Amino acid sequence: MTENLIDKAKEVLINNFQKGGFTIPSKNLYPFQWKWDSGFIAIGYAHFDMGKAKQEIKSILKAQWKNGFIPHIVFHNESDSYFPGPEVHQSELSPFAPLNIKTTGITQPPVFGFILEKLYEISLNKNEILVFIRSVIDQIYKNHIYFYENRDLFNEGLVYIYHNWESGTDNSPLWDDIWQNIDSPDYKFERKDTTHVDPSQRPSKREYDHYIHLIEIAKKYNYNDKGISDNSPFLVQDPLFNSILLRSNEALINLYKIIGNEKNKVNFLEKKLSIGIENMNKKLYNEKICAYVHYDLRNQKQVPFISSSSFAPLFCGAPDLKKLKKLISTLENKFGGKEKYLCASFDTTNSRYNPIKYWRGPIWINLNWILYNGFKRYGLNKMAKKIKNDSIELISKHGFYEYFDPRKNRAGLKKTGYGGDNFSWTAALYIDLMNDKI
Ligand code: 2M8
Repeated sequence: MTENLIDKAKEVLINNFQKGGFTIPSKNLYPFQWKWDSGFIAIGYAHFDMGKAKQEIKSILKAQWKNGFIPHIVFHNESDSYFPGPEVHQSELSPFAPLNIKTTGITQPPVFGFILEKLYEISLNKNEILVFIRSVIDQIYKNHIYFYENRDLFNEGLVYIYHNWESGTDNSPLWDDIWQNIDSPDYKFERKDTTHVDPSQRPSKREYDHYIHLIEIAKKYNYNDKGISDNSPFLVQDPLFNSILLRSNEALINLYKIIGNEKNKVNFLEKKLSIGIENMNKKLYNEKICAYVHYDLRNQKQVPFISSSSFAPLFCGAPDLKKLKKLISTLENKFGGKEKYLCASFDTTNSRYNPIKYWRGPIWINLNWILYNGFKRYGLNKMAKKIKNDSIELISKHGFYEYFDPRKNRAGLKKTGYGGDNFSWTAALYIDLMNDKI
């Protein structure tokens, strides 16, 4: 049964692999290469086809901009099943964008540092994988330099995102108050996502207006970071994005030490890692609600809501033992209990929680994977195991869906996997979880 599902997971990845040498997240719904998806996908491949894992990373890096920026979608191919496509994003407006390949001008969580380290761990041939790591690691380092030079406005070791799509947690209720203060036009456009997936499981038209509006603002400044940070109404420091950056810093440090003779790079990354952790604890922790939260830089205030991103700092080792205890009880009170699988994407006790709507409540396997590894890092194997087992149970019961209903008892409702089916990162991370021993 298990073997069978691992084979099925491999099949999902193989079927989503494209002739151009990259893997799409899901047929029709997401027909291009996405940044953080490709990282998680590479982990899955690494367990049975290291060549494909490397290819996935090489492929996304082909689209890296001259300033080190890595875009969130790479349009290697053409497709009319997705909106907004390259004609909306117009990456060619930026002098840094590659000439031969179309991309977006927004990014996604910087996963590749820890992905490279993960490939190193999985590989049975360390010398061979090091040859690959050596060939790409400076590109990842350059991407981190890009973030610190352009997106860390106050030298805090914390970077901002200027679009909700950069967070990866697209329509989270976290952004609701920000949208309230933005007067986006009522655009005319043809959504494609709602033709592939039930609209009740996707963002609203009004939300899409805001998404497009933020892109239009960035385009007005030709995707210049200074123009954007001076003018975008959405400027947020995200604990998930920053934990991933810090964890990737740590991974790059480890890998550079293995490679040797890279003192300057190691020093730089170590400095950023330590100041980033310090400020994550100072600025992104909310004592009252006992969790890490987002910080709205534009309006200079914390966004006082709890989401699965609130626990991502475990992944980079940010919380001390006192905070750790509080985080665990927050998780248990707001997300736990016999009736629910872990871990909903938004505080299940909040009125904004919606268990079927995309990032407003459903469980996402990539976030579960990050939390699983976070708890493991602290030796909290019981909690890690619970997250792992819940993920496996959901996938075994429902299939390789994009997201899952956190409620255990859905009388009369059998199918509680939502969004895209045969979803690549669900399959890839399932393979990794099954191979991971605790
Ligand atoms: C979702 O986001 C895209 C935009 O980037 C969309 O809804 O069109 C998110 O879940 C994001 O995190 C993910 O990377 C992407 C592809 O799976 O889909």
